[in-house]
Amino acid sequence: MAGAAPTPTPENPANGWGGLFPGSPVIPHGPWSVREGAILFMGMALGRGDELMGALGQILALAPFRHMETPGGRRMSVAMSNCGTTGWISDRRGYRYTDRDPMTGHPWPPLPAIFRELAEAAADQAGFPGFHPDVCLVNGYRPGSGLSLHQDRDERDGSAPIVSVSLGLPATFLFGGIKRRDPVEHFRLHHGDVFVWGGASRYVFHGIARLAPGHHPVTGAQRINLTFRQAL
Ligand code: MD6
Ligand code: FE
Repeated sequence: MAGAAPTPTPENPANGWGGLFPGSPVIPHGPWSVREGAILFMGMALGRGDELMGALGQILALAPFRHMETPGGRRMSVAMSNCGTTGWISDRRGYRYTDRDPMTGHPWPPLPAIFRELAEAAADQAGFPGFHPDVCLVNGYRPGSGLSLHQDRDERDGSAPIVSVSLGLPATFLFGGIKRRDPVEHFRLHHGDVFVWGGASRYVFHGIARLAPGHHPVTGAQRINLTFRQAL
């Protein structure tokens, strides 16, 4: 009477409850190895959402969200800010890390302890011990905004992973290959998910599909993503 086991996916994991009774909810769980070097800890930041949002509020009061310009002169639909000893920026001169916020002339706000603890714990559990981020790039998505396929290659040391924390509205992550034209997988990132990637996945093309409208109790009508990197 037992049928073939369904293939585990983030929406229908092998060890969630969703496989037991048709239509029953899937309980967040983790980790899920998406690909070599890419590990998704579903719901790892759940329960710390309010704390993370509190720390984020203080950061955004000092370094507000802004829409940066691409080197080609286009306004990015994603709003960005940073905290840490350096910050990622884009303007007509290119992509780079700077130790000051060009909008205020001040250093970026420091990385809050709660951010650092979460990022280091996730990297450690993913098999990247000794990860010490010097920057958290904050991305703010409103319905309709997205991030086209790109590689993250402005960091000095490619052996350090990137840790990404999703808050608020869900988004579809586009996960391609090492070449821009490689096939692209899609999967959903939800509030509280922590995604660690490095190693063989460090330089894959990836992006975020345009956000669908919605409302989330923690963030309102937006998705916020924190990406922690060792940039310098
Ligand atoms: C985002 N994330 O999730 C955009 N990059 O809003 C990224 O571009 C990203 O999540 C490198 C590693 C993890 C990421
Ligand atoms: Fe990226």
